[in-house]
Amino acid sequence: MPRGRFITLEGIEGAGKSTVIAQLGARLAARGLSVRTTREPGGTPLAERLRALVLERGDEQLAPEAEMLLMFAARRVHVDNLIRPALERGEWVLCDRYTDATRAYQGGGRGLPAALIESLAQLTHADVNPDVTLLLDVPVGLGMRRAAARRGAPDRFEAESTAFFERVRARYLDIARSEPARVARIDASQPLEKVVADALEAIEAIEARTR
Ligand code: T5A
Repeated sequence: MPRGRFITLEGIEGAGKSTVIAQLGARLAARGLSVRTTREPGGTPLAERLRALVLERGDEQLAPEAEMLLMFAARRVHVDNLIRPALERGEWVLCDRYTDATRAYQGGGRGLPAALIESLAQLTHADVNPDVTLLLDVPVGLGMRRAAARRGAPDRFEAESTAFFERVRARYLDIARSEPARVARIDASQPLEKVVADALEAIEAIEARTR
């Protein structure tokens, strides 16, 4: 059986990842593909519990290093229990965030060294890396307005400053520039239909190059 495809969606809060992933999932399933949508941190019962721990705003300090380790712990659970088995069954896995989020948030946003993140990525999921990554790119102001319009109380990340999200966005754009064969930047300030169409086109273009 052919191995499935691993497609990740990335971007700052309010970029539209959850909205776009639902539409992409439906369009790809309509083509007869077996599609699994999931998210990080989270995606399995245990990883969702780790998600709740890392996103909640408590009184205790959570150092950037601890935050990063929780992200990788949740990721390893997700890879072992959901992502790798689904790929081995030939499914297409669409994942809302993956290790590029750690590069952008804990690396760009919190300032942790890139080399440290790469060594943990190797340790955690050396054999499970995205075939295609869609970077849904929006200006920080637009992303924050969209996220604020649809949420309740902000989580630990949503409470961060504009400067933090500017650093996160800049790191995402660096990743897209340095890995054009894997990462496609999509202008996510466009109407939703156009964003979804561009995302499908980017998947097809990368598929055609790697076929
Ligand atoms: N994190 C995660 C790390 O720090 N390190 C890591 O390694 C990982 C994996 C997760 C948090 O964890 C951090 C990053 C995050 O802060 P989350 O809830 O999964 O949190 O992620 P968020 O980005 O916060 O999710 P959001 O829901 O805010 O953003 P989305 O999914 O990008 O946006 P979405 O689809 O909910 O859309 C927001 C609103 O905009 C509208 C939608 O209808 C919705 O109302 N919208 C559009 N409106 C107009 N035009 C369009 N094109 C639109 N697209 C969406």
